[in-house]
Amino acid sequence: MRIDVVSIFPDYLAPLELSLIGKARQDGLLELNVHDLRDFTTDRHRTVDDTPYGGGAGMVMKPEPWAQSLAAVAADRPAEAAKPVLIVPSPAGERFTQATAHELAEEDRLVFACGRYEGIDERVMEWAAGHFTVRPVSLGDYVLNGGEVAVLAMVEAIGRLLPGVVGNPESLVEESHSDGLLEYPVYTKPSNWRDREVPAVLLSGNHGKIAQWRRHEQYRRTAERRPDLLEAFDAAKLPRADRTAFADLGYDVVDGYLVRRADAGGDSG
Ligand code: J9T
Repeated sequence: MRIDVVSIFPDYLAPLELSLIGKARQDGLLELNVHDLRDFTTDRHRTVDDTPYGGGAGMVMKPEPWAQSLAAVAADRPAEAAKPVLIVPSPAGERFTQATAHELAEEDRLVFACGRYEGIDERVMEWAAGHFTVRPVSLGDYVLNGGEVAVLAMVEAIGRLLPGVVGNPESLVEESHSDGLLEYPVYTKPSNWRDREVPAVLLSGNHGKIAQWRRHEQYRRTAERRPDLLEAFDAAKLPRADRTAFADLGYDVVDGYLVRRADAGGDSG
């Protein structure tokens, strides 16, 4: 896969030279080019922003440097190649999830456009649709100062799904089998640490019991921290012990879905 990032702070992307993603680049599994938006300006001050039409606080990124930089990146490909995907990190985008990461990991080329200030002139997105598949993408419901940190997160989430990047592909398989639930808690040696014991079942050697305990911990955590995830959970084929675990958490199975019992307590524990 090839990734291009356009930013006014190319140094912000330096961490992508480290760890798993840095190794993937060294191994030739991932080509990553970072471009400085200011290299595509033509005025003496290398201006990238201006005041917003209609008034209001802050500055807006000028369209022309974006068109110049993105056209240069888009043109750098074989004539027969498909349009690259242009990802524009923004709190106003569609939500980036593990499913998005899997989708984007299938692409040959991704381009990330890091906005700063109040955003990029909207006409850039219209113009770019002629050269790219444009996807405004949000990491969640909060605001950052620029798209760079969001790109770091997305490139890591996508990059680790590329063949050969994660040393033990079983880690990926286990994640994808988690049914949209939160992960179970994990422990390592020593078994007693500062008077705290590792749950005894994990030392029992009973692999059936361990698997069931872990699953039930996933249910408990998800009910407590992310009850929204349980709305989509397929409960149709749950074994009796798992239904009981959910009943203890205040959930019944109705038509194959989990439904919070009306008389369940104020929290999910
Ligand atoms: C400037 O970009 C952002 O503020 C941003 C990008 C992606 N996701 C967010 N939640 C915010």
